[in-house]
Amino acid sequence: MEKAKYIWMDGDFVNWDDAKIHILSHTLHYGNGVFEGTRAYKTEKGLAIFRLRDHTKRLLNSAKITMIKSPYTLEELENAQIELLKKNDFKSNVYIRPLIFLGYGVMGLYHVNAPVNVSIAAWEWGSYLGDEGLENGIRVKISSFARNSVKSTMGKAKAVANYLNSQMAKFEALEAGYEEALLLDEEGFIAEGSGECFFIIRDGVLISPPNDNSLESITQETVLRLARDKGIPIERRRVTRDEVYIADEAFFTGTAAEVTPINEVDGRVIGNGKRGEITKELQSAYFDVVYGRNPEYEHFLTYI
Ligand code: PPE
Repeated sequence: MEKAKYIWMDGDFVNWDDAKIHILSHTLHYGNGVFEGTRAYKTEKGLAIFRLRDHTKRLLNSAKITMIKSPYTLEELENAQIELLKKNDFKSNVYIRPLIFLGYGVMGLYHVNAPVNVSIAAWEWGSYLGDEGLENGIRVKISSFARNSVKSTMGKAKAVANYLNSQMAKFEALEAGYEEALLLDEEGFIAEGSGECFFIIRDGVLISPPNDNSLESITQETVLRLARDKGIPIERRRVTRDEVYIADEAFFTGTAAEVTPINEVDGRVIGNGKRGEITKELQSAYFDVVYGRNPEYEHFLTYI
């Protein structure tokens, strides 16, 4: 990870190397914290944060779900992110990581009396699954881990604790020589990637599972809008693993992953084993939006 100059912590800009917390911070022990991942792109008119409002709203919704009271409002959190990017003077694309967590002072599971801390870090981060992956696609393995059950975890929250499951799935996939994991839900239908939502294309129809068992992905929602604009037919319905194997195209969406084509799943080549045509079209439309080249979606950009 590229170091930056400052990290925002509870209202102050702290030097990167000094951005530390106490070892008895509640979140570190019991896993109740919420975070966001937001990207800012170097556009022709300078650095611009993509869908800042939507990401910050989701952060506060995540906190609401896990019963953490944010000491900052939506506007305060938005401004902090903008100020942080201004102060850090970034030269290339940036990833922003706000985190609302429970700090030091209370031990034991009952978390309500623990102090709430907020940090926002930002650093220069390139492609998540590799430049090669963006261009030619990645190899994916269906995980032996089921995606967190909605009976016991709350997947609409981008909650720290939910990511143990993702981490184990990711590790398993990489250990087996693949680049990303695809998780099924408890009934065996496709849920999502370890940190991405999932799409297939069959006979010109774009298909993505409903968000019952996935994060409400902002990138997924953006891609669905772009597909609608292009008149591509869309279905939101459950998908089984065998349907994935015979899809014409497949791809992941996420803030970090952007639009990453999938060229193989469990040893089955998807389509022609390269980035599919519709995938390519949607990927380039997505990059046009985030880089400010599509005037219709200028309102998604917050220029720094
Ligand atoms: N599902 C999960 C489980 C998930 O973590 C993400 C984002 C998504 C779907 C896509 O959501 P969105 O970013 O709103 O399109 N994953 C973040 C974490 C990446 C990381 O390794 O850290 C991200 O993409 O920022």
